[in-house]
Amino acid sequence: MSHPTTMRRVAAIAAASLVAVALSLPAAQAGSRHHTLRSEAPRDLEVGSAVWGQRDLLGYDRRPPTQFQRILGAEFSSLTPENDMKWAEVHPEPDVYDFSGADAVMAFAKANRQEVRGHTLLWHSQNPQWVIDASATWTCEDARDVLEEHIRTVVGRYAGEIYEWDVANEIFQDEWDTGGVMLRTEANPFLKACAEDPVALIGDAFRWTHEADPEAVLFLNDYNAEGINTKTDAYYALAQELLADGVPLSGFGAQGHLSLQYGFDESMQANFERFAALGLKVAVTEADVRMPLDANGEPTAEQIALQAERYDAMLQACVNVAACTSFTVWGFDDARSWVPGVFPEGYATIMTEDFVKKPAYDALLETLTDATPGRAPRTPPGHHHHH
Ligand code: 9MR
Repeated sequence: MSHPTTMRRVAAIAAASLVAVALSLPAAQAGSRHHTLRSEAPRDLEVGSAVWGQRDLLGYDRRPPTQFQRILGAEFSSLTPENDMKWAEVHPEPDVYDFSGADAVMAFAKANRQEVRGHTLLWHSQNPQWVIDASATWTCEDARDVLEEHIRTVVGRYAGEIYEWDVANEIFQDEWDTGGVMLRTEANPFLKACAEDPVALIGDAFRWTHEADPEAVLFLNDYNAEGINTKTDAYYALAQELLADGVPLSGFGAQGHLSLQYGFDESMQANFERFAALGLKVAVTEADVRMPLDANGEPTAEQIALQAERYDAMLQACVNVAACTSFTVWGFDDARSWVPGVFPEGYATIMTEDFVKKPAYDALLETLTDATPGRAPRTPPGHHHHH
């Protein structure tokens, strides 16, 4: 990036995108074009979005940005690779790594002065077939070797460029799963191979990550982990155990996948506060708020308003806790949301598929604007900071 030709090209692209944004804005909105989520955020809070580099960012610096890319760069100060750093994408065969999607996210982030959250290293889902097959006969030592090599390779490649890593993702079952809240020693092939002492493996996953990238803040991350409940009680106990063992655990992330079919747990801020009291950073890592839609696929006015409230409640829980470092939405436009593919629900993000901002977007913008005086002063433009 320090090559002068590259810098000029980046500058030209940035200038071109400003013109394009200005031209594409309706007159009524033109005056507010400088007020984006990232520009209104307090300096010590990153506002992020997930993005799938392989799908939406390949070839970014070889052409003018798409409308999606323009908004991604303008609104967010942090990116999380939605799939690009997961095992199945980045390590498809035992001796094959494919960093094309992850590199595309890193390059886009650099060009747009964004931070990157790494996601994820130890998970029961999206593992490549070779891991699933090999794990049938793994000893714990085998599993440890495979995990260590993977972590050192992936984390090492981006060392110093990633501010937070979701090291362990969804490692606890839910109350409603068979066996109740317990470490996923069945579904997670690594924890299964080391079921005799899964906590030792989890601790070492954090140690290997920390050795490969000593500056990154290292997270436990899960869904249904917003409020104080039996699952987050288990995380709280695990965090204490890991910290007592000297494990370099430094963050707790609540994903924030909500549905309007269920209520909102008002204990989210209190939950963040108890993890912060352990000395951990906290974050909202994958926020979205889905809902069942009518026969035409439309939400009601009431649902639209309630969605804004729920998004805002999650942001408030973060903003009100000084240890909260980042608030990330799991995609910002309905066209790219994972929700309709998995649930009979939709309208989960903060913009429609045509990038029209929803009341949820306005609520977040307002809360960020109001939050600024209570937290540290804003970052001067162009200043790229690390935590
Ligand atoms: O959004 C991701 C989707 O594109 C993938 O197909 C899916 C595969 O499991 O993972 C989605 O992201 C998940 C994230 O990595 C962890 N928390 C739950 C997210 C939604 O499923």
